[in-house]
Amino acid sequence: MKIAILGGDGFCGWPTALHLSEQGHEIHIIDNLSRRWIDTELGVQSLTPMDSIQERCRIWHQETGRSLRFHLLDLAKDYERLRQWLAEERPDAIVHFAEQRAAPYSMKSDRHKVYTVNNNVSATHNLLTAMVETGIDAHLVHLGTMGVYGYSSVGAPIPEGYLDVKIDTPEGEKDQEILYPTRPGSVYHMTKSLDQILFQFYAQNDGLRITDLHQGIVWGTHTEQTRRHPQLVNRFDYDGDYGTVLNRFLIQAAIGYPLTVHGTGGQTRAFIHIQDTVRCIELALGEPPAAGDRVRIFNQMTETHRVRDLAEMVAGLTGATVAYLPNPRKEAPENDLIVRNDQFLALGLDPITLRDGLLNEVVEVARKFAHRIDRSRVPAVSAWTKDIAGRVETDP
Ligand code: NAD
Ligand code: USQ
Repeated sequence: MKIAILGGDGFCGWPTALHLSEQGHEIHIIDNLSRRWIDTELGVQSLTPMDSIQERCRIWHQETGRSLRFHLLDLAKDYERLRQWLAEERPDAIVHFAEQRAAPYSMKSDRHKVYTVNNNVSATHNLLTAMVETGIDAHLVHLGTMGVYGYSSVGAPIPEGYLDVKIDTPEGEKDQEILYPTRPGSVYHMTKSLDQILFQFYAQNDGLRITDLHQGIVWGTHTEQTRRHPQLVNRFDYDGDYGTVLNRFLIQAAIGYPLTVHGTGGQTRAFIHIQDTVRCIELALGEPPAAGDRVRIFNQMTETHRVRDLAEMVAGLTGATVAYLPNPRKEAPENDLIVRNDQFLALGLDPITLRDGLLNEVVEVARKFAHRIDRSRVPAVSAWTKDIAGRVETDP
């Protein structure tokens, strides 16, 4: 297949591009490199040294003989170029990673809220309308988030996107299927909730074939392909805005920084290893919905963990200490989480779990590049409200 990877320079997009290229697909990476600019804005860098996207593509070609084509394009701002590109290249499938994905960054200031909404909602809507306008019949696979469901405890497993409800009508009780109600916990997560409505409309109105992957928190660094050459290494965010919780704990352990648990650490979240992310995308691409079908929604996660249990696990593995800090976020201090992921398991996903020993591998990566860590960028300082901002500790 000819596959466009939108956001293919990012943490999930790069290893996905390599994985699908290795399988023989023709890969086109589209990215505006905004994530690299945000590193500059925040004064941080990936833990792992990242070459330019052009250099990464050159090394992949050198190592495998396979080509990756890179196109510098802003999905949110260059609508005409996007439409023209789709009309000319007519990809068979499009994998859409190209959004501002950090919840803390989206809550940093009013400007960051505005940027996140404008970027994410426009990118997704521009893509959908350009697909309709050009008449291409590509299968769109979007990376959504588990966070659209919210993390309040409902005591029942979260289904894969849809909920069966009973509605009272004058003719009696009727069954109806609805999108699972969203309860986003940040402006970023809110944009993913808005994406869901855009997808529902374009699938129903124009017959677009869409799969939305509600992904949990991704951990790890390497996939089979990124290990093949030091310059193919994946990015690894550790700072207070972009670093996700488990990867942050691992680098904190590597530099002797107390593990930064927010609040009681009673927050339960869904997780998936980066190797399983790329495998899930491959599986989803192999199961396109038919035109006229509802949006297909998968829960893309493999296990759930409580934040404080993760901290204790990392402390046990490395000897790190744990710091319980005032929470900069507005979120439930404790929640249970039971998630259905039957669809990927039925398609043959064999999940990698924290128990598989890969944690050690990430600790090794963290230790290897520990000299690149700026300790002053470790604290999470983006507060969800002005009240909370006054209570956030910056150094445990
Ligand atoms: P990332 O920030 O590393 O990568 C996103 C890429 O998209 C970047 O290279 C960025 O430059 C590009 N991009 C952003 N806006 C763009 C635009 N307007 N035009 C063109 N390119 C643009 O993020 P990631 O961790 O790889 O996440 C990818 C997707 O997966 C996101 O949509 C995110 O919401 C979702 N997701 C990520 C995680 C996670 O833990 N990393 C978990 C669940 C879901
Ligand atoms: N947390 C800590 N200490 C830290 C960092 C985070 O206790 O140092 C806590 C947070 O308060 C939160 C939980 O860990 O309760 C998860 O935070 P996170 O930053 O790892 O994850 P989140 O903000 O939810 O966002 C990440 C990705 C996002 C994706 C989402 C999937 O950045 O793109 O959509 O995970 S999910 O969480 O399932 O919605």
